[in-house]
Amino acid sequence: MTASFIASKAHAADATAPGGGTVHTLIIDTDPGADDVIALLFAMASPEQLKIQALTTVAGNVPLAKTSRNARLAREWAGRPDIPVYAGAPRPLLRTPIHAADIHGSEGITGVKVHAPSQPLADGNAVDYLIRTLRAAPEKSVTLAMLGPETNLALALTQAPDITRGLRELVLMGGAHFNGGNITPTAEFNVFADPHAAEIVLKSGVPITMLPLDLTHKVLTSPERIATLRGIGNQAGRTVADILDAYVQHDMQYYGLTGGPVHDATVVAYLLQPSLFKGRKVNVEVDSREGLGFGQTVVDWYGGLKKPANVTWIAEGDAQGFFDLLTQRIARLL
Ligand SMILES: [Ca+2]
Repeated sequence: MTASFIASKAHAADATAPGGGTVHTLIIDTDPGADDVIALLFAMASPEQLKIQALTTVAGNVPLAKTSRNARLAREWAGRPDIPVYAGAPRPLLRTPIHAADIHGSEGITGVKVHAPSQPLADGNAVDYLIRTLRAAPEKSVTLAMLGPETNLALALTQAPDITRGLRELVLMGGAHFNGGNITPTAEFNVFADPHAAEIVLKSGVPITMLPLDLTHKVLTSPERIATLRGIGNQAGRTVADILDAYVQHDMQYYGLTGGPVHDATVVAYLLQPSLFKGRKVNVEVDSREGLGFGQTVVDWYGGLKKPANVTWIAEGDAQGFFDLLTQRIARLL
């Protein structure tokens, strides 16, 4: 691409994990969601780089009770009972709640049977947890991965604007520019599900990296890539393959693609190996007005507005590198 197209790289002062890669003190905010479950397994299989403090759940792909159940299932499947799960916002800030059971199934996970997890939710609300944790954290120390509508952080920022101090970076799956939307012609689901929350987050002043549909629709499954995951031979590999086999069908048919995207899992790959991705620092704003553009991310790719860049917008990625890393990490699980 052009000279201003920057390769992402780790912060110079960061701690390095054995074998390379940045170490993140991480909270994952999520609305599982089939692709969220894969992202969570991927992250929980990478403890030397991702020091996961908690999972916080939000209503999104399915209602909050199910996203919270599914996050606990992912924790159980990954064998990580040490990670607490806090339930957060049951509905968006202002708009009418929407869900995506047509893509993720009525339980929010495709292709596998769900059950009641053995371990309960942590006591207390995710928004309170975020405020308490980020206030107590050293300056710029916590990375927040955001895999669903951004309601929880928007509520936390509204109640306690000082928490930005504890945040190092937000890495979020959301938005669409070159690709067009997946829930309307202009909007991507996570932003469309709570555009007012996304607006608050994008104006927070915290460094933000966004992995939009522009990227995720280029990092596609193939029968071979799913077969490789299944071929690991462990239960986690079979679970991921079963989820993907069912999940990608809709998108392959709807978009006429040769494989399906695994949206949220790209966030985890970015945290583990940012050199797989390329992006550009740009100004991004959200359209929260009623109308055809509701929930659209307006990306000033050419800098015409002369507004400060608030987002590193990831537009390119190494698809085979992504699936190789996912397979390598899923192979670590039982
Ligand atoms: Ca999600």
